[in-house]
Amino acid sequence: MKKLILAAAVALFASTAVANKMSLDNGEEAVAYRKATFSLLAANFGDLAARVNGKKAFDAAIVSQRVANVSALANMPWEAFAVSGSDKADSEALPEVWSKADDFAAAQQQFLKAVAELDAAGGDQKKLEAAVGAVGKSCKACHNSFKA
Ligand code: ASC
Repeated sequence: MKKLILAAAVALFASTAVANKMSLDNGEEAVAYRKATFSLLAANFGDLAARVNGKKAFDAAIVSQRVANVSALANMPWEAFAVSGSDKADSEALPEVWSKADDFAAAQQQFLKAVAELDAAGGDQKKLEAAVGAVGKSCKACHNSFKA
């Protein structure tokens, strides 16, 4: 009985470890990777937007760090959608990600273009405000078509 419980515990631990792994080696792991990058994007962009839109204090050093983080993260999620099996794993990605791949790629380009504008805004609050608006719009547009 003790051996059985130990074996069950080991199996549970192993399956949890696999489920939480984030590599691009299989569909399940690629989805975990994807979700992690989007979570980090949401945390950084959410804080940035709040500071630029006056809901939190505008702190130039933090804003600059948020922009740098968003810029670095913006390129990361996309390759994970191409991992074989990632279209079958549990996620909010709609089938249109794969069936309308050209539209999905265009939505990514819109987002990356808006993020480049964000990066180019520097410390200019008016430009930051406009760029944050454009990035938020591109997030939303993609979610509307490609996220459940
Ligand atoms: C965010 C966040 C999103 C976008 C989107 C903008 O802060 O997590 O997914 O902005 O809501 O419309």
